[in-house]
Amino acid sequence: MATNRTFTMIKPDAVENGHIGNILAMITNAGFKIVSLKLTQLTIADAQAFYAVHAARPFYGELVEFMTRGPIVAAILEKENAVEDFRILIGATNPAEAAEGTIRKAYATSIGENAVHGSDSDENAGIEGTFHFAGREQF
Ligand code: DAT
Ligand code: MG
Repeated sequence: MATNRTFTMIKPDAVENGHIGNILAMITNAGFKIVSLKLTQLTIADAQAFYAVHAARPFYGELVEFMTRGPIVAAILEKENAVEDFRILIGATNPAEAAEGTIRKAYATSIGENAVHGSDSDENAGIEGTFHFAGREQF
């Protein structure tokens, strides 16, 4: 996986609330190229595996329930400095702390239901992209 890629999900809350188009526009307007994209839904096993690093946290059960309650959009994005720049674009985990102009400031409703995911390292971007997309889907 190239180091200029990151992985994102538009989470069930933002899909339910009709924000797919606006969030994709914020992403592409910020200079990210979409290299993989799909509407899908996580199974409980998928969500448990994707968030395994948080398994011991008190919110893990709630997180798995939330992430499986409806469709998500999964995407791989490309841009110079993709991981770090995308974390800036999405804003703080808690929308109450998210900066103006960020996706979470605009569309997240709570710390648990915060509209979007963004990988936290190049290594995890590769792992997460491959979790969701076959090699032939990573353009
Ligand atoms: P981020 O999504 O900003 O990388 P994270 O990796 O720390 O944040 O946590 C993953 C997700 O878990 C986060 O997007 C929402 C949920 N979460 C984190 N902290 C939480 C908390 N204190 N209460 C409820 N949900 C939380
Ligand atoms: Mg994280």
